[in-house]
Amino acid sequence: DSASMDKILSYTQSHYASPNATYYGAAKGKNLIVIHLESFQQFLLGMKIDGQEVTPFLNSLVKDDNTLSFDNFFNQVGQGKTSDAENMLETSTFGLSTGSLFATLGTDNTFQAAPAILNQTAGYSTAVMHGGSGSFWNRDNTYKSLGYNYFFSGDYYYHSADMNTQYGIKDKLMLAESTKYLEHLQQPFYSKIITTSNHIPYTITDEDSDFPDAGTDDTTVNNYFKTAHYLDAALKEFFTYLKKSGLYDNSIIMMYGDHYGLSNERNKAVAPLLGKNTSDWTSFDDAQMQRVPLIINMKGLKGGVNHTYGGEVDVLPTLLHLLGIDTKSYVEFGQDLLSTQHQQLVAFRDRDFVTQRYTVINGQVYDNSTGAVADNLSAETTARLNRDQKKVNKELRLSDRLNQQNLLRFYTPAGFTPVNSKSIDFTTSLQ
Ligand code: GP9
Ligand code: MN
Repeated sequence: DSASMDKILSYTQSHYASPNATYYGAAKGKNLIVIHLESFQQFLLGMKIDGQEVTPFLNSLVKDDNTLSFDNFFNQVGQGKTSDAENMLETSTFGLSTGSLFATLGTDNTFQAAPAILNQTAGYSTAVMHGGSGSFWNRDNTYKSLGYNYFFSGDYYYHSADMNTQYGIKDKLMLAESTKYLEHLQQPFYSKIITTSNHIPYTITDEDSDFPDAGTDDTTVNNYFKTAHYLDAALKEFFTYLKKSGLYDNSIIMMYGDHYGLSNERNKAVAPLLGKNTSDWTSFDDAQMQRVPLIINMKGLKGGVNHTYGGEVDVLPTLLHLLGIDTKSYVEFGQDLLSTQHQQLVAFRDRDFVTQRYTVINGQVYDNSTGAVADNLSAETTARLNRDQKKVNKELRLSDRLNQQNLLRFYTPAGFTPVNSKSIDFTTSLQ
Protein backbone atom coordinates (compact mmCIF):
# COMPACT_ATOMS: atom_id res chain seq x y z
CA ASP A 1 0.00 0.00 0.00
CA SER A 2 0.98 3.63 0.00
CA ALA A 3 2.50 3.38 3.51
CA SER A 4 5.01 0.81 2.17
CA MET A 5 5.76 3.21 -0.65
CA ASP A 6 6.51 5.97 1.86
CA LYS A 7 8.97 3.70 3.67
CA ILE A 8 10.80 2.91 0.45
CA LEU A 9 10.84 6.54 -0.54
CA SER A 10 12.38 7.56 2.75
CA TYR A 11 15.07 4.93 2.19
CA THR A 12 15.89 5.91 -1.41
CA GLN A 13 15.89 9.60 -0.56
CA SER A 14 18.31 9.14 2.32
CA HIS A 15 20.44 7.00 0.01
CA TYR A 16 20.54 9.67 -2.74
CA ALA A 17 24.06 10.69 -3.80
CA SER A 18 24.35 14.19 -5.18
CA PRO A 19 26.00 14.77 -8.55
CA ASN A 20 29.63 15.57 -9.19
CA ALA A 21 29.92 19.15 -10.46
CA THR A 22 32.67 18.21 -12.95
CA TYR A 23 30.32 15.82 -14.74
CA TYR A 24 26.83 17.11 -14.08
CA GLY A 25 25.31 18.19 -17.40
CA ALA A 26 28.53 17.41 -19.35
CA ALA A 27 26.35 15.67 -21.97
CA LYS A 28 23.32 17.94 -21.73
CA GLY A 29 21.16 17.75 -24.86
CA LYS A 30 23.31 15.06 -26.51
CA ASN A 31 21.93 11.91 -28.08
CA LEU A 32 22.44 8.95 -25.79
CA ILE A 33 23.49 5.75 -27.53
CA VAL A 34 23.70 2.68 -25.30
CA ILE A 35 25.23 -0.50 -26.68
CA HIS A 36 24.48 -3.67 -24.76
CA LEU A 37 27.50 -5.95 -25.02
CA GLU A 38 26.08 -9.43 -24.67
CA SER A 39 27.79 -11.68 -22.09
CA PHE A 40 30.84 -9.45 -22.14
CA GLN A 41 33.19 -9.64 -19.15
CA GLN A 42 35.77 -7.09 -18.06
CA PHE A 43 38.65 -9.60 -18.12
CA LEU A 44 38.48 -9.64 -21.93
CA LEU A 45 39.82 -6.08 -22.04
CA GLY A 46 43.58 -6.00 -22.43
CA MET A 47 43.75 -9.78 -22.75
CA LYS A 48 45.91 -11.41 -25.42
CA ILE A 49 45.79 -14.87 -26.98
CA ASP A 50 48.84 -15.86 -29.02
CA GLY A 51 50.01 -12.26 -28.82
CA GLN A 52 46.77 -10.92 -30.28
CA GLU A 53 44.47 -8.61 -28.38
CA VAL A 54 40.94 -9.98 -27.95
CA THR A 55 39.45 -6.47 -28.00
CA PRO A 56 41.84 -4.11 -29.82
CA PHE A 57 39.17 -1.50 -30.47
CA LEU A 58 37.84 -1.33 -26.90
CA ASN A 59 41.41 -1.31 -25.59
CA SER A 60 42.19 1.75 -27.67
CA LEU A 61 38.88 3.35 -26.72
CA VAL A 62 39.59 2.91 -22.99
CA LYS A 63 42.88 4.79 -23.50
CA ASP A 64 41.17 7.62 -25.38
CA ASP A 65 41.20 10.96 -23.48
CA ASN A 66 37.46 11.28 -24.00
CA THR A 67 36.58 7.88 -22.55
CA LEU A 68 35.53 7.37 -18.99
CA SER A 69 35.57 3.71 -18.00
CA PHE A 70 35.12 1.74 -14.80
CA ASP A 71 37.22 -1.29 -13.91
CA ASN A 72 35.46 -2.27 -10.68
CA PHE A 73 31.99 -2.39 -12.15
CA PHE A 74 29.99 -5.57 -11.51
CA ASN A 75 26.96 -7.21 -13.05
CA GLN A 76 24.20 -7.84 -10.52
CA VAL A 77 21.85 -10.05 -12.52
CA GLY A 78 19.86 -13.02 -11.29
CA GLN A 79 17.95 -15.61 -13.29
CA GLY A 80 16.58 -12.95 -15.64
CA LYS A 81 20.06 -12.51 -17.17
CA THR A 82 19.87 -10.02 -20.06
CA SER A 83 16.46 -8.80 -18.92
CA ASP A 84 17.69 -8.23 -15.37
CA ALA A 85 20.57 -6.13 -16.65
CA GLU A 86 18.18 -4.14 -18.82
CA ASN A 87 15.83 -3.65 -15.89
CA MET A 88 18.60 -2.39 -13.61
CA LEU A 89 19.96 0.02 -16.19
CA GLU A 90 16.55 1.38 -17.17
CA THR A 91 15.04 1.67 -13.68
CA SER A 92 17.80 1.55 -11.05
CA THR A 93 15.89 -1.15 -9.20
CA PHE A 94 17.05 -4.75 -8.81
CA GLY A 95 15.76 -7.76 -10.68
CA LEU A 96 13.83 -10.34 -8.67
CA SER A 97 15.31 -13.10 -6.51
CA THR A 98 13.90 -15.70 -8.91
CA GLY A 99 12.74 -15.46 -12.50
CA SER A 100 12.78 -12.41 -14.74
CA LEU A 101 11.12 -9.17 -13.70
CA PHE A 102 10.55 -8.29 -17.37
CA ALA A 103 8.72 -11.56 -17.89
CA THR A 104 6.58 -11.55 -14.75
CA LEU A 105 5.96 -7.87 -13.98
CA GLY A 106 6.99 -6.02 -17.12
CA THR A 107 3.55 -5.84 -18.69
CA ASP A 108 1.54 -4.35 -15.85
CA ASN A 109 3.89 -2.60 -13.43
CA THR A 110 4.35 1.16 -13.21
CA PHE A 111 7.96 2.21 -13.82
CA GLN A 112 10.04 5.38 -13.62
CA ALA A 113 12.43 4.36 -16.35
CA ALA A 114 15.06 6.00 -18.52
CA PRO A 115 12.96 6.34 -21.71
CA ALA A 116 10.03 8.04 -19.97
CA ILE A 117 12.26 10.27 -17.85
CA LEU A 118 14.35 11.39 -20.83
CA ASN A 119 11.30 11.93 -22.99
CA GLN A 120 9.35 13.87 -20.41
CA THR A 121 12.07 15.97 -18.82
CA ALA A 122 14.33 16.64 -21.79
CA GLY A 123 12.30 15.94 -24.93
CA TYR A 124 14.20 12.84 -26.05
CA SER A 125 12.75 10.44 -28.59
CA THR A 126 13.49 6.88 -27.54
CA ALA A 127 14.11 3.64 -29.40
CA VAL A 128 15.40 0.19 -28.56
CA MET A 129 16.79 -2.24 -31.11
CA HIS A 130 17.14 -6.01 -30.86
CA GLY A 131 17.62 -8.34 -33.81
CA GLY A 132 15.57 -11.23 -32.43
CA SER A 133 12.01 -12.14 -31.56
CA GLY A 134 10.25 -9.20 -29.92
CA SER A 135 8.52 -11.34 -27.35
CA PHE A 136 11.70 -12.85 -25.87
CA TRP A 137 11.92 -11.84 -22.18
CA ASN A 138 8.53 -10.15 -22.75
CA ARG A 139 10.37 -7.19 -24.24
CA ASP A 140 7.50 -6.18 -26.50
CA ASN A 141 5.28 -5.47 -23.49
CA THR A 142 7.92 -4.31 -21.02
CA TYR A 143 9.43 -1.74 -23.36
CA LYS A 144 6.01 -0.10 -23.56
CA SER A 145 5.80 0.04 -19.78
CA LEU A 146 9.25 1.65 -19.69
CA GLY A 147 7.94 4.28 -22.08
CA TYR A 148 9.91 3.59 -25.25
CA ASN A 149 8.52 5.28 -28.36
CA TYR A 150 9.89 2.66 -30.74
CA PHE A 151 10.99 -0.95 -30.51
CA PHE A 152 12.82 -2.19 -33.57
CA SER A 153 12.72 -5.94 -33.02
CA GLY A 154 13.89 -8.64 -35.38
CA ASP A 155 10.90 -7.87 -37.63
CA TYR A 156 12.66 -4.66 -38.67
CA TYR A 157 15.90 -6.35 -39.74
CA TYR A 158 16.94 -8.47 -42.70
CA HIS A 159 17.28 -12.12 -41.86
CA SER A 160 18.69 -14.95 -43.84
CA ALA A 161 20.22 -18.15 -42.60
CA ASP A 162 23.77 -16.80 -42.88
CA MET A 163 22.87 -13.58 -41.03
CA ASN A 164 21.24 -15.08 -37.97
CA THR A 165 22.60 -15.70 -34.51
CA GLN A 166 20.69 -17.78 -32.00
CA TYR A 167 18.96 -14.70 -30.56
CA GLY A 168 19.17 -12.14 -33.34
CA ILE A 169 21.45 -11.24 -36.22
CA LYS A 170 25.22 -10.91 -36.38
CA ASP A 171 26.52 -7.84 -34.55
CA LYS A 172 28.18 -6.22 -37.57
CA LEU A 173 24.92 -6.47 -39.52
CA MET A 174 22.85 -5.46 -36.52
CA LEU A 175 24.83 -2.30 -35.85
CA ALA A 176 25.05 -1.41 -39.53
CA GLU A 177 21.35 -1.85 -40.18
CA SER A 178 20.43 0.02 -36.99
CA THR A 179 21.99 3.18 -38.42
CA LYS A 180 19.09 3.59 -40.82
CA TYR A 181 16.72 3.83 -37.86
CA LEU A 182 19.03 6.09 -35.87
CA GLU A 183 19.17 8.52 -38.78
CA HIS A 184 15.39 8.90 -38.74
CA LEU A 185 14.99 9.51 -35.02
CA GLN A 186 14.24 13.01 -33.92
CA GLN A 187 17.19 14.39 -31.95
CA PRO A 188 18.00 14.35 -29.17
CA PHE A 189 17.35 10.63 -28.97
CA TYR A 190 18.01 7.83 -26.54
CA SER A 191 18.72 4.64 -28.37
CA LYS A 192 19.71 1.27 -26.98
CA ILE A 193 21.12 -1.38 -29.28
CA ILE A 194 21.34 -4.96 -28.05
CA THR A 195 24.00 -7.21 -29.55
CA THR A 196 23.64 -11.00 -29.64
CA SER A 197 26.63 -12.65 -31.37
CA ASN A 198 28.55 -13.01 -28.14
CA HIS A 199 26.06 -15.39 -26.54
CA ILE A 200 26.69 -18.95 -25.48
CA PRO A 201 27.45 -21.28 -27.36
CA TYR A 202 29.59 -18.62 -29.09
CA THR A 203 29.35 -20.09 -32.55
CA ILE A 204 31.04 -18.11 -35.30
CA THR A 205 32.45 -18.91 -38.72
CA ASP A 206 36.16 -18.59 -39.51
CA GLU A 207 35.18 -15.99 -42.05
CA ASP A 208 33.63 -13.78 -39.36
CA SER A 209 36.43 -14.22 -36.86
CA ASP A 210 39.96 -15.28 -37.64
CA PHE A 211 40.92 -14.94 -33.99
CA PRO A 212 43.32 -17.64 -32.77
CA ASP A 213 42.09 -20.61 -30.80
CA ALA A 214 42.85 -20.19 -27.10
CA GLY A 215 43.71 -23.87 -26.89
CA THR A 216 41.94 -24.70 -23.63
CA ASP A 217 40.15 -28.05 -23.22
CA ASP A 218 36.83 -26.24 -23.25
CA THR A 219 35.64 -25.33 -26.76
CA THR A 220 33.07 -22.90 -25.38
CA VAL A 221 35.87 -20.96 -23.69
CA ASN A 222 37.93 -20.89 -26.88
CA ASN A 223 34.96 -19.71 -28.91
CA TYR A 224 34.10 -17.00 -26.38
CA PHE A 225 37.27 -15.12 -27.35
CA LYS A 226 36.40 -15.43 -31.03
CA THR A 227 32.91 -13.98 -30.72
CA ALA A 228 34.12 -11.28 -28.32
CA HIS A 229 36.75 -10.32 -30.90
CA TYR A 230 34.04 -10.14 -33.55
CA LEU A 231 31.87 -7.90 -31.35
CA ASP A 232 34.86 -5.63 -30.80
CA ALA A 233 35.35 -5.33 -34.57
CA ALA A 234 31.64 -4.57 -34.99
CA LEU A 235 31.94 -1.73 -32.47
CA LYS A 236 34.88 -0.31 -34.39
CA GLU A 237 32.83 -0.24 -37.59
CA PHE A 238 29.94 1.39 -35.76
CA PHE A 239 32.14 4.14 -34.32
CA THR A 240 33.51 4.79 -37.80
CA TYR A 241 29.95 5.21 -39.02
CA LEU A 242 29.07 7.55 -36.13
CA LYS A 243 32.06 9.75 -36.93
CA LYS A 244 31.45 9.78 -40.68
CA SER A 245 27.77 10.60 -40.32
CA GLY A 246 28.46 13.41 -37.85
CA LEU A 247 26.23 11.79 -35.22
CA TYR A 248 29.30 11.27 -33.06
CA ASP A 249 29.66 15.00 -32.39
CA ASN A 250 26.15 15.22 -30.90
CA SER A 251 26.18 11.98 -28.95
CA ILE A 252 27.36 10.32 -25.78
CA ILE A 253 27.96 6.61 -26.20
CA MET A 254 27.80 4.14 -23.34
CA MET A 255 28.66 0.46 -23.53
CA TYR A 256 28.18 -2.17 -20.85
CA GLY A 257 28.47 -5.92 -20.44
CA ASP A 258 25.25 -7.45 -19.13
CA HIS A 259 26.59 -10.49 -17.27
CA TYR A 260 29.18 -13.24 -17.37
CA GLY A 261 29.70 -15.21 -20.54
CA LEU A 262 31.55 -18.02 -18.80
CA SER A 263 29.87 -19.75 -15.90
CA ASN A 264 31.68 -20.54 -12.65
CA GLU A 265 32.10 -24.13 -13.85
CA ARG A 266 34.01 -22.84 -16.87
CA ASN A 267 36.20 -20.36 -15.00
CA LYS A 268 38.69 -23.03 -14.04
CA ALA A 269 39.44 -23.58 -17.72
CA VAL A 270 40.22 -19.86 -18.07
CA ALA A 271 42.40 -19.68 -14.94
CA PRO A 272 45.72 -20.51 -16.69
CA LEU A 273 45.06 -17.78 -19.28
CA LEU A 274 44.74 -15.34 -16.38
CA GLY A 275 48.01 -16.52 -14.87
CA LYS A 276 46.36 -18.57 -12.12
CA ASN A 277 46.48 -22.20 -11.12
CA THR A 278 43.26 -24.05 -11.71
CA SER A 279 43.70 -25.79 -8.36
CA ASP A 280 43.90 -22.45 -6.50
CA TRP A 281 40.70 -21.11 -8.03
CA THR A 282 38.06 -20.25 -5.39
CA SER A 283 34.62 -18.71 -4.99
CA PHE A 284 36.45 -15.44 -4.44
CA ASP A 285 37.82 -15.66 -7.99
CA ASP A 286 34.38 -16.49 -9.37
CA ALA A 287 33.04 -13.33 -7.73
CA GLN A 288 35.83 -11.19 -9.23
CA MET A 289 34.91 -12.55 -12.66
CA GLN A 290 31.53 -10.79 -12.34
CA ARG A 291 33.16 -7.53 -13.39
CA VAL A 292 31.79 -6.26 -16.70
CA PRO A 293 32.80 -3.22 -18.73
CA LEU A 294 31.17 0.18 -18.34
CA ILE A 295 32.62 2.50 -20.95
CA ILE A 296 31.41 6.02 -21.70
CA ASN A 297 32.74 8.03 -24.63
CA MET A 298 31.92 11.55 -25.78
CA LYS A 299 33.83 14.28 -27.50
CA GLY A 300 35.07 16.56 -24.72
CA LEU A 301 34.28 14.16 -21.85
CA LYS A 302 36.85 14.15 -19.06
CA GLY A 303 38.17 10.63 -19.44
CA GLY A 304 40.18 8.14 -17.44
CA VAL A 305 39.86 4.77 -15.80
CA ASN A 306 37.78 5.17 -12.67
CA HIS A 307 38.30 2.54 -9.93
CA THR A 308 35.07 3.13 -8.02
CA TYR A 309 33.25 -0.05 -7.01
CA GLY A 310 29.72 -0.14 -8.34
CA GLY A 311 27.18 -2.13 -10.27
CA GLU A 312 24.42 -2.06 -12.85
CA VAL A 313 21.90 -0.51 -10.50
CA ASP A 314 24.12 2.60 -10.36
CA VAL A 315 24.09 3.37 -14.07
CA LEU A 316 20.80 5.29 -14.38
CA PRO A 317 21.63 8.07 -11.88
CA THR A 318 25.14 8.30 -13.36
CA LEU A 319 23.81 8.77 -16.88
CA LEU A 320 20.98 11.11 -15.95
CA HIS A 321 23.42 13.34 -14.09
CA LEU A 322 25.78 13.38 -17.09
CA LEU A 323 22.78 14.50 -19.16
CA GLY A 324 22.03 17.23 -16.63
CA ILE A 325 18.81 15.68 -15.32
CA ASP A 326 18.04 15.93 -11.62
CA THR A 327 17.27 12.49 -10.13
CA LYS A 328 16.34 13.48 -6.61
CA SER A 329 12.64 12.77 -6.91
CA TYR A 330 12.95 9.35 -8.59
CA VAL A 331 12.95 6.07 -6.71
CA GLU A 332 16.41 4.69 -7.42
CA PHE A 333 18.35 2.05 -5.53
CA GLY A 334 21.62 2.93 -7.25
CA GLN A 335 23.87 5.93 -6.80
CA ASP A 336 25.78 8.07 -9.30
CA LEU A 337 29.17 6.35 -9.70
CA LEU A 338 30.81 9.76 -10.05
CA SER A 339 29.34 11.19 -6.86
CA THR A 340 31.69 11.71 -3.91
CA GLN A 341 28.84 10.27 -1.80
CA HIS A 342 28.74 7.00 -3.76
CA GLN A 343 28.86 4.07 -1.31
CA GLN A 344 31.21 1.44 -2.64
CA LEU A 345 29.07 -1.52 -1.72
CA VAL A 346 28.04 -3.83 -4.55
CA ALA A 347 25.14 -6.19 -3.86
CA PHE A 348 24.75 -9.38 -5.84
CA ARG A 349 21.26 -10.75 -6.29
CA ASP A 350 21.96 -13.63 -3.88
CA ARG A 351 23.01 -11.15 -1.12
CA ASP A 352 26.72 -11.76 -1.49
CA PHE A 353 28.56 -8.48 -1.84
CA VAL A 354 31.81 -6.73 -2.69
CA THR A 355 33.37 -3.65 -1.10
CA GLN A 356 36.67 -1.95 -1.92
CA ARG A 357 38.49 -4.20 0.54
CA TYR A 358 36.41 -7.31 1.02
CA THR A 359 34.29 -9.81 -0.84
CA VAL A 360 31.64 -11.58 1.23
CA ILE A 361 30.29 -14.88 -0.09
CA ASN A 362 27.76 -16.81 1.98
CA GLY A 363 28.96 -14.88 5.02
CA GLN A 364 32.59 -15.87 4.37
CA VAL A 365 34.87 -12.83 4.17
CA TYR A 366 37.71 -12.69 1.63
CA ASP A 367 40.39 -10.00 1.48
CA ASN A 368 40.39 -8.44 -2.00
CA SER A 369 44.12 -7.74 -1.93
CA THR A 370 45.11 -11.39 -1.39
CA GLY A 371 42.02 -13.38 -2.31
CA ALA A 372 42.45 -15.31 0.92
CA VAL A 373 39.82 -15.84 3.60
CA ALA A 374 40.19 -12.98 6.07
CA ASP A 375 40.18 -14.62 9.47
CA ASN A 376 41.81 -12.03 11.70
CA LEU A 377 39.37 -9.20 11.28
CA SER A 378 39.15 -6.52 13.93
CA ALA A 379 35.89 -6.21 15.84
CA GLU A 380 35.38 -2.90 14.09
CA THR A 381 35.74 -4.37 10.60
CA THR A 382 33.46 -7.26 11.47
CA ALA A 383 30.84 -4.85 12.74
CA ARG A 384 31.13 -2.76 9.59
CA LEU A 385 30.76 -5.79 7.35
CA ASN A 386 27.71 -6.87 9.35
CA ARG A 387 26.22 -3.46 8.74
CA ASP A 388 27.05 -3.76 5.04
CA GLN A 389 25.35 -7.15 4.87
CA LYS A 390 22.24 -5.70 6.50
CA LYS A 391 22.27 -2.83 4.06
CA VAL A 392 22.54 -5.22 1.11
CA ASN A 393 19.65 -7.30 2.44
CA LYS A 394 17.57 -4.19 2.98
CA GLU A 395 18.19 -2.78 -0.53
CA LEU A 396 17.19 -6.06 -2.13
CA ARG A 397 14.19 -6.48 0.14
CA LEU A 398 12.87 -2.97 -0.50
CA SER A 399 13.44 -3.23 -4.24
CA ASP A 400 11.58 -6.55 -4.28
CA ARG A 401 8.69 -5.07 -2.30
CA LEU A 402 8.53 -2.06 -4.62
CA ASN A 403 8.36 -4.22 -7.72
CA GLN A 404 6.35 -7.19 -6.41
CA GLN A 405 3.64 -4.90 -5.03
CA ASN A 406 3.83 -2.45 -7.92
CA LEU A 407 4.22 0.39 -5.45
CA LEU A 408 5.23 3.06 -7.93
CA ARG A 409 1.49 3.30 -8.62
CA PHE A 410 1.34 5.23 -5.37
CA TYR A 411 4.12 7.70 -6.03
CA THR A 412 4.41 10.06 -8.98
CA PRO A 413 7.31 12.53 -8.82
CA ALA A 414 6.45 16.16 -9.55
CA GLY A 415 6.63 16.83 -13.27
CA PHE A 416 6.41 13.14 -14.18
CA THR A 417 3.44 11.48 -15.84
CA PRO A 418 3.08 7.71 -15.41
CA VAL A 419 3.45 5.90 -18.71
CA ASN A 420 0.25 4.76 -20.35
CA SER A 421 1.58 1.65 -22.05
CA LYS A 422 -1.77 1.09 -23.79
CA SER A 423 -1.21 4.20 -25.85
CA ILE A 424 2.08 2.92 -27.29
CA ASP A 425 1.97 0.96 -30.52
CA PHE A 426 5.26 -0.44 -31.75
CA THR A 427 3.79 -1.58 -35.05
CA THR A 428 3.68 2.02 -36.31
CA SER A 429 7.14 2.23 -37.77
CA LEU A 430 9.15 5.29 -38.68
CA GLN A 431 8.51 6.22 -42.27
C1 GP9 B 1 19.76 -11.74 -26.03
C2 GP9 B 1 18.76 -12.39 -25.20
C3 GP9 B 1 19.25 -13.67 -24.61
O1 GP9 B 1 19.41 -10.38 -26.11
O2 GP9 B 1 17.51 -12.28 -25.68
O3 GP9 B 1 19.36 -13.35 -23.32
P1 GP9 B 1 20.16 -14.03 -22.16
O4 GP9 B 1 20.16 -15.51 -22.37
O5 GP9 B 1 21.54 -13.46 -22.12
O6 GP9 B 1 19.37 -13.62 -20.97
MN1 MN C 1 22.55 -11.64 -21.83
